[in-house]
Amino acid sequence: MLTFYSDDHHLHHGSCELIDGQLLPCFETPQRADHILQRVKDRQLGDVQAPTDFGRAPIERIHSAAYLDFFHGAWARWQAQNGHGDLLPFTWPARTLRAVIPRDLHGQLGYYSFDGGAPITAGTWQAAYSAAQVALSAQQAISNGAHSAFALCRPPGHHAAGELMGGYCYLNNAAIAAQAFLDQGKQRVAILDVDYHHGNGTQDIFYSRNDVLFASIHGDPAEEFPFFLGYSDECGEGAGVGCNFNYPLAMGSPWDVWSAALDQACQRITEYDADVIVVSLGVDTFKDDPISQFKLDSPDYLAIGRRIAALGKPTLFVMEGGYAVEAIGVNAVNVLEGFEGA
Ligand code: SS9
Ligand code: ZN
Repeated sequence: MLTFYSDDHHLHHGSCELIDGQLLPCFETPQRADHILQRVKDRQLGDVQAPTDFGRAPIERIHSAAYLDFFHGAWARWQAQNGHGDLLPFTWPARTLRAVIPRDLHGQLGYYSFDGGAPITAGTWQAAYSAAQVALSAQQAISNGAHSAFALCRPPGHHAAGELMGGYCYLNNAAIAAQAFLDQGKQRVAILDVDYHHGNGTQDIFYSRNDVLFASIHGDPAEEFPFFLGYSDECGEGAGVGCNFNYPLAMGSPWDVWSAALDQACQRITEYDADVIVVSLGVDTFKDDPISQFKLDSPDYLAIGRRIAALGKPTLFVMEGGYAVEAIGVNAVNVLEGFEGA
């Protein structure tokens, strides 16, 4: 399997996040992608290629120009104000407030984000932009006939909506790639999100459409981030009714519970008869993940890959979460090797 990867992810390295009342070093680190790349090489999964630059147009199919302009320019504005440290939001237009776009940098940051978990640093735009190009390049490889490809994206993307960053995500790499498939003539794309957290951004982007099916297996949002989306009664709206499937699972869920949900999600994808599958590949379902509560073990990831392969469709794997840094390479690449029949 071809892997697409850009070193630009190193340009994004947030310092701290607020977690359970403490400021701790960010869990979403450059070492994550470094470990996965090393494992890809150690296992000789296939060639590793740098991305092609497809420009901003395919990103604008998912994210508004206003959001992209804000994100692109935010760090320079922060520097012009002599800001020091990461740029982090601290006020959001929650329920009783107005969703106006203020003039102030922090006001706009609140408007364009849903949590304080996506710090903007000097290199965040370039890293996120390159991650989107990595996803688009892997998408292109499949368009050109490859049966599968791995987009080793960092930062991840599945929490980012059309005009919102949050949950370590800025640009929705999987959604951008899915839209590119449609724009190049595919009729139906299925996105299977196996990250521990609900892919609220991806769900929101495609919620009223029937050309993208979204299926997600995740920690029950009643007790887990992102809390405000990902419940089982979210089935899509308008033309999208019947194209959204959430499988929230209890904290502590082990492999047999998780894999039963995977079977159900795969059954839905089979019924949908997608032309191509995009997998939002998070491995924070691992038993030792420091911020997550499922109990999958490393060999289980081989089985995930085999189950996805049984769908029999061209498949694009897009890297999302996974914070047990020592194990992330083994777990992510196990999915890919399982898919390939190893
Ligand atoms: C847990 C805080 C979670 C966001 C996690 C985003 C994961 C992206 N107490 N913070 S895959
Ligand atoms: Zn996650």
